[in-house]
Amino acid sequence: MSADEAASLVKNGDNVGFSGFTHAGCPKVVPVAIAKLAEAEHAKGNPFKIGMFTGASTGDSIDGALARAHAIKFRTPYQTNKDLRSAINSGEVPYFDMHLSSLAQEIRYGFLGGVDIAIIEACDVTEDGEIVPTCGVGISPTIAQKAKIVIVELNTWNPKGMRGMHDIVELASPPHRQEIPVYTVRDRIGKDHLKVDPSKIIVVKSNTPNEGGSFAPVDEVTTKIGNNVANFFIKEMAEGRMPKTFLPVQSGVGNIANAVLAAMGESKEIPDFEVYTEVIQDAVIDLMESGRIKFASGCSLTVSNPCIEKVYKNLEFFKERIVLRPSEISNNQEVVRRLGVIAINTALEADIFGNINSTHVMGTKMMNGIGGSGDFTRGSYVSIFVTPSTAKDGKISAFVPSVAHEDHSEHSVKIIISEYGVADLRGKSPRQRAEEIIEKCAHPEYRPLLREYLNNNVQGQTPLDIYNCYAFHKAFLETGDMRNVKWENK
Ligand code: 0RQ
Repeated sequence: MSADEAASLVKNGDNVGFSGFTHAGCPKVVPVAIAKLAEAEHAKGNPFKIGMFTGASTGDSIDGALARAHAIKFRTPYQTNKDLRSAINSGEVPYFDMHLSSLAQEIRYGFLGGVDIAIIEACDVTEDGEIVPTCGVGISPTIAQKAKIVIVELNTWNPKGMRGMHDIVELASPPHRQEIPVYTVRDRIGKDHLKVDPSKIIVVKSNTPNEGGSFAPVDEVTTKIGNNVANFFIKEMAEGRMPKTFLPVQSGVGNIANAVLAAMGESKEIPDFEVYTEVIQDAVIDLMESGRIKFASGCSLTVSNPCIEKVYKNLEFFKERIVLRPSEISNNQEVVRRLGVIAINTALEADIFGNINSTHVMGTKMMNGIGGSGDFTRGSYVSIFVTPSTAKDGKISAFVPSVAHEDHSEHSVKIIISEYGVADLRGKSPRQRAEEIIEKCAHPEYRPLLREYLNNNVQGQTPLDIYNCYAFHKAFLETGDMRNVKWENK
């Protein structure tokens, strides 16, 4: 079928599941055709909106096109698109921000409504219903089973030879679920394809490049953060708290995460290592080529186009070193805890007691979502949050008296690292954590202000001053700079 013909199968109110994870592995032509259809219906005065399930964020052809067409009934579980973000924050699009590992099972449990149509990008599809995904898996096995119609976008920009890179499996629902037999990063437990009743499949051909952007070059601050992370690991190994053979690493998405991996790769004292993560970024591919990363298990190849072209040119080399799994396996806490994964994620802000806000700017505006950070943080061997000490030219401190929204609590956060140093929160009380975070991580300009805040007469386990805990945020909202903080009753 053509993309327009396939799009016409989607009806107003349908719930649509999309393949992929981040821009990687997402369909690109049918969603744009759905957006066009929505615009045509709206022009005729007819309603047209769909519910959207995805693996994580998507490319602009999904979230951007459908947001601009005002065609979204609801959206879950994660997004990074600026047009969609605006539609969410204006109240137009209801957004349900959830842990990525949970989505497939919550669809199966029936918590979120049915899936009418699945749209899956593939590099190959066979007569008997075998579908080979491209760069990302996400929730594809579940939406393919649940949907009444499966539209396969057969994208010949991706080589058929990708078959063998994926490990596709769907978990059974309780009370029939058993252990997940992933005992090492390299273990494969499923098939190299999705299998769907062929009578449900419709094929749309395309030849469309990936929609991946490139990373910002590593700068002074991100380099310092990366070096602090690497030095922390070296100390942990030297003092016997981490095996000298090292442990598998998960690192979040974005510029800082990419810079952290690059710094780890350069450190001579960190042994060659493996990655058990969700997004495999450019730095992983570079370190694989140099031999520093021996194997990577993930949910997607979220790399720039020059990087994916490099992978495709040397596919056999990378197929021996990469496995792409569904998000309910790549992000599964059972496996993360068993393997002893080191979780490194980025915070928007942290409070001095160790709570983390990864999602809400000033407590109200959605940035992206919790993504997989919670999946990994809670189950990890050691959970690390990294952040530059300030944002917006120093007008915002990443270290505040109280986070304005809480994604990861003090109970799950073990280490916080900024360009200034490493705050080790393990075994420390809230007052001790506050001292540690202010001295080791906060920007020197903000340290006296944070000490002023702590210098209160509040008794109890946690010296939270409810009159002043949002004074930094209030100063930013009123004057555009947290340094203009004014305390109440001080
Ligand atoms: O703004 O883009 O206008 O310059 O936030 O910040 O420092 O470039 O960091 O790109 O790594 O993103 C938490 C959003 C960090 C991301 C977050 C502003 C800052 C800048 C981006 P500009 P940086 P990153 C794996 C795990 C949750 C999901 C997750 C994220 C922009 O890492 O979404 O961990 N994490 N998933 O200026 C206001 C603050 C700010 C701030 C930074 N306190 N207040 N703005 N910024 N701090 C991936 C998946 O799950 C798929």
